[in-house]
Amino acid sequence: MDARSAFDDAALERSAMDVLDANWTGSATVPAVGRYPHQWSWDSAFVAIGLARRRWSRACAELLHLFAAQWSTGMVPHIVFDRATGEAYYPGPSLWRSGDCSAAPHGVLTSGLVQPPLQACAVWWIWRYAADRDDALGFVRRAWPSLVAQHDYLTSVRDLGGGGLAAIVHPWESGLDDSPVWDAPLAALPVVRYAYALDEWQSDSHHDRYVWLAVRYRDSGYAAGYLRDEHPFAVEDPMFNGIWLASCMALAGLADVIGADHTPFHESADRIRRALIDRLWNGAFYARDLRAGHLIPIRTVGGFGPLLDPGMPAAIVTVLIQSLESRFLGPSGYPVPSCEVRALEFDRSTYWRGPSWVNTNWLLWQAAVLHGLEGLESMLAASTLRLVRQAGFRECFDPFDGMGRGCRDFSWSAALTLDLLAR
Ligand code: 2M8
Repeated sequence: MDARSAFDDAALERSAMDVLDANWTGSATVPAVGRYPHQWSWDSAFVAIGLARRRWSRACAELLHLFAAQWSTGMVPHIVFDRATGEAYYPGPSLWRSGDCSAAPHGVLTSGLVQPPLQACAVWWIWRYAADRDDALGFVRRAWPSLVAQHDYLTSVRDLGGGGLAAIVHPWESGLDDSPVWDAPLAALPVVRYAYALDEWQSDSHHDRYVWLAVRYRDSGYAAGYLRDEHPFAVEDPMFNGIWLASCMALAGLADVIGADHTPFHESADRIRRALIDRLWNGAFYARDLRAGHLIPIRTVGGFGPLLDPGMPAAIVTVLIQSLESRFLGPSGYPVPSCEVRALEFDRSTYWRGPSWVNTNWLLWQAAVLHGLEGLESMLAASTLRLVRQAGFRECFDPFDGMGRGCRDFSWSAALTLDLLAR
């Protein structure tokens, strides 16, 4: 590394830390001040990963704050509301009404949905980069019951298809909210009357249906039986399940750390891998619409989630990498967009329908490390860092010219930059 880039790296690192400090409320990190004024579940996992080497105690506090909002069912909610900002974000606590549900914790207001279960991986990061092994062991022991309960919830309540995968019951649960993959299952819902607060860059009529789905689930009392028998949106998503599999592997490693039995977590990972291949593989990984009973034939970045599995057969890894290179990466030198560039639904400027995101590129970078794909690894790291150097820690980026889109000073873009810089 030459003197100039070392200087640039130090400046980039400082500005990433500044963003994370500004977005820290004293108990958790908001994704972006203003637009996202609460704690989001997978955002916090990415933040903890980024902080693990630099603000170790704060990384622990971030996750413990999330786990304090876990429901007695084991469900880790996708939003933990900050009472100070309350209804500033829509839909806020008054839509979810978690306080009316006996499974929700007292004194904390949350949503009733989940997000990709990345937290065990984040705890593994915190263990791995701790300076003090006793403190690290204490933290892992403290986080362990929450992680196991989260895992048990997904296994027992969310295997709606009965094939070993967890189903998402709302597009927000994917983290890839308006991905074109959800268009068909959303279009199959009845016409709805709820209005959603739109803005100029997130203008999609599906938002009314998002709210309708959330209200239906809430009105069932967030009941498992309702999800199984009546809820009209149920999809097995390869990114969600790939992250779950990675977290099962992390849980197996953490079990060894605290002297627990790792066998059940390896068994879970094996079961998820088999189910991914049996249920979602057809030359690429596609989401399965459980209500319609078929795969949704759209290739998005979500289809690469199973690459997070170190045990994915080499033949499948090869096909996935060929698809990544031929359908997602172009000559622009920017990293992987959220949707296949040639797809009819691709839209370079709309949220999860085309733009490149730091978090999904970081996940793919992890996958490249896992599978020893050195060329891909260095390309993803360099092109993702190029985005934030050019446009700042934006929420997402135009995949052709790197222009920033969405919020500025976005937490996971800053946090994962720290992790990319450290390696
Ligand atoms: C976006 O999702 C929220 C709903 O959960 C929204 O659209 O308002 C997504 O990008 C999601 O992945 C992310 O966790 C959240 C907060 O950054 O924003």
